[in-house]
Amino acid sequence: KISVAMGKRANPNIIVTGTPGVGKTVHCEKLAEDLGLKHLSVNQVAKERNCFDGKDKKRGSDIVDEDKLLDAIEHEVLLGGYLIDWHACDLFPKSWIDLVVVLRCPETTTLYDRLASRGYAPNKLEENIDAEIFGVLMDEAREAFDEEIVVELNSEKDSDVESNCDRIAAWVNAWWKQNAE
Ligand code: DAT
Repeated sequence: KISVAMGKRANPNIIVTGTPGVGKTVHCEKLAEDLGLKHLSVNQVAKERNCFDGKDKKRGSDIVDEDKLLDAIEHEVLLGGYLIDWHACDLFPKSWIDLVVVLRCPETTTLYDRLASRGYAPNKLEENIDAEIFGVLMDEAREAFDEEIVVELNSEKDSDVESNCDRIAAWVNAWWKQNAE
């Protein structure tokens, strides 16, 4: 896919990714409030804009048509200032993205409890816990983006949300300074 040529963004685009339950939503909501960036929940957008292509029967989940999704969000995301919240990151063109945050929960009993309280089926639960143990999202991010823009942050306790958002805010402030004209 060829992305359109664009001018400089006034605000950075940040992917917030990680295994389901790791804390993407809570981080994005806080960052949106603290920094005035826009929270783009891919789950929600895919639903609203009908970007699905069938159902994964084994998992009982909808399959996102990635091309449809990218077409649906491209004109907005290219304006800049989006927090892109999804459990995948390698579909987004490199040119769209300024920072990739991979949230982690090494204490998998914590993650287990969060997913169990969502009522996940045992096979889905196990699949996600395995993905977290093996660092699947971290590998995906490292493969798809330049190392310098990928950061890994732990999300286990409430205080982690605070400190992670502070770190990301410091990064955004540095970006603003560097990209000011
Ligand atoms: P995701 O959007 O990655 O699926 P979420 O933001 O919905 O995850 O979080 C899942 C649940 O876990 C939710 O009840 C909030 C809680 N949670 C996430 N990160 C946390 C943290 N660092 N400390 C305490 N609770 C957290």
